[in-house]
Amino acid sequence: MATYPTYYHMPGAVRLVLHVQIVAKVAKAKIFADFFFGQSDTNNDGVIDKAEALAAGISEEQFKAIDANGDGFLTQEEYDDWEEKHHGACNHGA
Ligand SMILES: [Ca+2]
Ligand SMILES: [Ca+2]
Repeated sequence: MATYPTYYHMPGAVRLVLHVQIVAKVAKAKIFADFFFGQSDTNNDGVIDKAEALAAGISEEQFKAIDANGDGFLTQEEYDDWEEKHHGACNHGA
């Protein structure tokens, strides 16, 4: 079998640290997405319109990419989906 130490062969403390790091990474991405969305929705109507997106530093191309249903508004759901895909794509090279 494997000659290198696998995850399950690591000391408990090391596994705990890895586990905490993985959980923190996922939680951080989600918190950031929620925070960013809330900050960008400056008129608090629950969606980000194009003016709000541009003010938040989202480019026109990004806005189109995030607006999955093309109605001209970004919902939290659309933003989360995009954030997830975006990070997924980035992680392939990491
Ligand atoms: Ca808004
Ligand atoms: Ca939309």
